[in-house]
Amino acid sequence: MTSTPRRTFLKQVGVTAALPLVPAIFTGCTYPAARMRYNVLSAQGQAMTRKFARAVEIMKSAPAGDPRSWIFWWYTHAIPVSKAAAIEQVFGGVSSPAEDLAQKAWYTCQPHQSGENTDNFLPWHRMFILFFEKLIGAILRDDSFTLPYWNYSPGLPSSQSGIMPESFRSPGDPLLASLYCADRNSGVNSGSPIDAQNPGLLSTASAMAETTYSPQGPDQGFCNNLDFGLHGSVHLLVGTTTNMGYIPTSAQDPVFWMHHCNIDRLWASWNRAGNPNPTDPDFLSQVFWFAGPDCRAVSIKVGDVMSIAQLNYTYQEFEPAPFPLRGSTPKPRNHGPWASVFTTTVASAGAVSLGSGTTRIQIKPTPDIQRRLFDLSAAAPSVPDFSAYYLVIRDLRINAQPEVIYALYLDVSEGASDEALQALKVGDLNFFQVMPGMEMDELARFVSYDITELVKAFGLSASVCGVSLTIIPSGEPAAGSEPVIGSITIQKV
Ligand SMILES: [Cu+2]
Repeated sequence: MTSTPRRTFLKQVGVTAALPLVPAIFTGCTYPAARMRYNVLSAQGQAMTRKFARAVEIMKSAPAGDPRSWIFWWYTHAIPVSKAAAIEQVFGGVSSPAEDLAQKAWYTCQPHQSGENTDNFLPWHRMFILFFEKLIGAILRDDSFTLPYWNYSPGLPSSQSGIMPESFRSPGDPLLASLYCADRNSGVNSGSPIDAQNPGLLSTASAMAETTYSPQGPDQGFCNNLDFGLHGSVHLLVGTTTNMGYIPTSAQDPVFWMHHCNIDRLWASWNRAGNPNPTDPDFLSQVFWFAGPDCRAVSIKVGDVMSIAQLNYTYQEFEPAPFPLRGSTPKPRNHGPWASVFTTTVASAGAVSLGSGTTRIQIKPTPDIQRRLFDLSAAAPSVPDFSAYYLVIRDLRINAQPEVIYALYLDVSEGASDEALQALKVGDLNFFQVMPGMEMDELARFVSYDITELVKAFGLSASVCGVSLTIIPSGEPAAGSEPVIGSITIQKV
């Protein structure tokens, strides 16, 4: 492998015709040492943030049709109007290389549209921030630039955990003003923790405990867990529905990039803990288009971004692998047996509309299961149960984003103490990925929670008697949002 000195890259950006389709800088043989992405709060991260602020200012001053503009990159993620309308608005029906690039690249964020492969969430966003980082390096003529990440999770000093970094809420600072966005939830810009109403919500534990990337049986897998869980929650907690809390507008807030850099860091951490990525050739051969640092269209394959070593960058810190949960059955590490394992729906509930207060529903055992399990327990009452149990939620629908996060509890009695509630908590549910009026009913698009420990520790015998599910919103859901959970089941493997 040949190595290209840094200065040569700068020249190549100037001499655009010489650039290959996928710049050599992404192939991992350009630099002798991996490039480091820093925590936004570290000294190096703060230096990068100041560079970032300067680049954002330059990008925001460029016209929307320029592939180096802020709007061009925001629209590459998603657009608040239709793609055709946005292209007409920006390019006025006149074709040009930039217009052609917009046709290829705009609104390609995965997997926000119905029918898309949910496994694309992590690789698409890795590509997106990688090309964005390269563009900033080119704009600043500073190839040492790397995107800083915002680590919001517990384990940090309380003065940092869940708090929007100060550089992103300093409108009076001439150097950092470009990173400020007034349109965030109340309290966020004054430094209140974004999870003040939802303690525990920013934990990475449930995602890091996954051992398969893709959904396997009733387990949603790492990619969906992170996408539908922590990732969506941070979007909603920063807010609002005209900014970070709504997919089409989310990439206009500069902090979007530091959030997604952290999501990418968590993926790299999960791999580092020994968990493998998919190897399916159809998945790996998918191609996406972006604006290259020279404003020309670049395409890149999913298979080219499966590891950060391959892309020659690294992170200042990685998330540690969690200890196995108390009493939990270790999950299988490979895809085979888990995929072919026999899954039984032991209990289910029909569609549930969530009102403005607490919703309590009964998940009933399926008649067949009730009879079979009754026979089984009568015949051998002391047979130990080695099964794993999952609460599986599908077909979420909304009229508008409810802007709250729902906490789910199993089998709590009315008026239960906070302590009792915490012991019976299943997890949290947000509707960030759900678009109004869209049917999101693909098989692989679901949220699930491993409730094995709860079922066994509390003797819930979900399979025989059914169990209640209590759903409590973190605040007042937005009027007219009318969130619905299409299906709730308990599945046993
Ligand atoms: Cu996002």
